[in-house]
Amino acid sequence: MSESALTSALILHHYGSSPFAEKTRLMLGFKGLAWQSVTVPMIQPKPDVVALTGGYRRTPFLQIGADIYCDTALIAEVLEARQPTPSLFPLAVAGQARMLAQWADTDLFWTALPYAMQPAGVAAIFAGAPPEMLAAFVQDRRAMSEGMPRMNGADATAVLTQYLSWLDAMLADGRPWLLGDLTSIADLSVYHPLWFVSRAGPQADILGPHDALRAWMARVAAIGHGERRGKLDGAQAIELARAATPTTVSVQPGLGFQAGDRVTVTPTDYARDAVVGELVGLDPRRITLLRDDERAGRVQVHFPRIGYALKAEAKA
Ligand SMILES: N[C@@H](CCC(=O)N[C@@H](CS)C(=O)NCC(=O)O)C(=O)O
Repeated sequence: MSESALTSALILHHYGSSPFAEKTRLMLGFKGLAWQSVTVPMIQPKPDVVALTGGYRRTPFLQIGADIYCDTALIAEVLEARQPTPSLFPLAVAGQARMLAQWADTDLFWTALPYAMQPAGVAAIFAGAPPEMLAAFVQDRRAMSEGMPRMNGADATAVLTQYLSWLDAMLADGRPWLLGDLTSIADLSVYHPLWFVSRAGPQADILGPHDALRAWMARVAAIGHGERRGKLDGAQAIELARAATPTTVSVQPGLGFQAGDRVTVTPTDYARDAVVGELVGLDPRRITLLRDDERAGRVQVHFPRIGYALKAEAKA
């Protein structure tokens, strides 16, 4: 690949078992896009990730040259702009699709996760892994979600049972996709937590009674992952960022911040690691920070506005 092709290539930083990464791989597949793959660690420390993101540790994120896009809600917008058809937000159902996707990425995900991570599910998901790895994973996730209310297994089972019947009911009229004849972001967002459940050994039995839902899941899976062109390691991705120039963005007036302000951006729900930088882009949908990184050079980190707190950096 030429130098310029590489700096505009889509590079997905992810790992195989991440549900949000599966959502993103399916978005790439839905749009028929080619992409490069960087496998990131499942737990901290993540030095190569942090060199690019400035501290955001969640999975996945998308890199295009020196631009880093955090959160799958923003990645969906970026891919939509890059390849408008087929659309993840078909006009007739765009509002419903966004709302259903947001519910799935939060409530449904945080129900499916504790449901799947009951002992039988953990045994299946971590089959063959050394016990130290499981212990390190549990400790990492506990620290990451500190202060966040977490459902116990019995509650998660009860809630997921209802959520699955609601979703199955949406498909009862024989429609192929959750919102009708057209695939949308709602399908991919609802799919990924259920995909995680489907991989959790006997815990997957909860999907059994829902024929329409299982047939829909098979349709979503058939979308595939697009063209995975090759693998890079973290150091190569960092080099590519260093060689590229960030895109031009701007700060919309009237939103309480000025271009050049030193700010922090922090997820409001979990993994609340602050990213510090100079505000260079802001509108009601997106926040962009510029950072100078020792290894990655001048990089721009983008976040969706929903789900992220923007604050002036506290003076020392
Ligand atoms: N709102 C985020 C959530 C991403 C998320 O929670 N990803 C999980 C993996 S599926 C994660 O980051 N786990 C911790 C880690 O990978 O370090 C998004 O849509 O991208």
